[in-house]
Amino acid sequence: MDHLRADFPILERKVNGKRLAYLDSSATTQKPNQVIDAIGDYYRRYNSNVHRGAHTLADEATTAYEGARTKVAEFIGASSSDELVFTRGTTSSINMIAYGWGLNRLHPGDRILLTVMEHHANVVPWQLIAKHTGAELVYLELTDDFRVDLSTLDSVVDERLKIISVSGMSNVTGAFGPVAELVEAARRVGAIVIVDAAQSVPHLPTDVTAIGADFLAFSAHKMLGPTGIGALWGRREILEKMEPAEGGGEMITDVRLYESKWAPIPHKFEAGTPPIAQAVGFGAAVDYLDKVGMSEVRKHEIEITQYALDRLADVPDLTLVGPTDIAVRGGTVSFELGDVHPHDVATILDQEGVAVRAGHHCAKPLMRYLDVPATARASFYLYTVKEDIDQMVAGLHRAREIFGLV
Ligand code: C6P
Repeated sequence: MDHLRADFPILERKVNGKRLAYLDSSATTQKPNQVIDAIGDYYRRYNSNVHRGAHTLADEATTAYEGARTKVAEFIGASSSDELVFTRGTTSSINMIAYGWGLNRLHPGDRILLTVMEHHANVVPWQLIAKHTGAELVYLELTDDFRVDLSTLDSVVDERLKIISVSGMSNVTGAFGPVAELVEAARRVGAIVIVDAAQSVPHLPTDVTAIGADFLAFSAHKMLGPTGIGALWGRREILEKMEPAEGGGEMITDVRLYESKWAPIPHKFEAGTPPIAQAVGFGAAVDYLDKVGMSEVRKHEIEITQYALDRLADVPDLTLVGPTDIAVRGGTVSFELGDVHPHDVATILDQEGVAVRAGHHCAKPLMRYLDVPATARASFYLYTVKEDIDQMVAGLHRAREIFGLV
């Protein structure tokens, strides 16, 4: 994979006079020239609004926008591009389900099942919907090795359970969510299953048909694409029943003074001018990943993550916050370094050219559950090389010296 780095111009820059070791891909990934150029090309050659104009540029923009939809749908194994809604990202995808489906169907006493490792994007919308509808939130906890504990699952699977929403991969611990088990449980009682795939679609081969869930939410910017766009895949029969959470132009077939008729899916969920340049960039990102092959991406991340876990295991005072078994985790590695505050760790690493994230990672319930105030987090992607890990480990030894751990 090393040869791919030449496609990412930002990786050539220096930070604080040092080679950049970008280890914050779970926050957002870097973008290859192919994506940057596709966006530039759109603005330079065929910038126009979509689905409206009767002119050549509008046709070209519409073809590119809908072409991107087809590419993203195929990338996740959807049987039709109609099932792929463009959104602003994972957060807006989950809110779309919460307000479009949850708000209109949940009643007092109904239950929404989450896990304690969810990102705020998969917690807060459900809290809001629970408040509106009188539904109740129920959580699965974790085992000692940071996996979702399924031992209490049967006790919450009954006719009250209407929605299960689970992360495909934790953005803190790197642990995969038990999606298959939860889909099986949901089927027993007719609940729907949502996968917050923000951290899984970018890193694992994905086939929505095989997964068997009802919705999958993800963001382009975590998979080489631009910010401002993501996707919601939904099962056709559910999308057809779901109410739009936003109204406006583009999403209707008719509007009268007191009522309107919705456009067919997916357009009824895309009110207003969509993120066209971003869709073009998203399509280019998917082309790039398709060319590399998602099995190769996963293979590379297994190798890099195992290398990182091995090297970090040799750093005294370092505690890993996540599973050690590579089979059940991805390339997002959280840790604590003695009692040095993770923000201080990140600041020292930054001085060494190493970009990591520190904090609660928008997963405060998980931090409270694990009883850690914050972690430092290194996260990898297809352009991560062992040299990046070595640079981080050298920086961690420097942090130990500065904070008197040696
Ligand atoms: N996690 C991180 O540094 P948006 O912001 O809508 O593109 O994605 C939200 C989101 C939802 N679920 C999971 C599991 C995520 O990791 C994220 C985004 C980033 O971990 C930014 S907080």
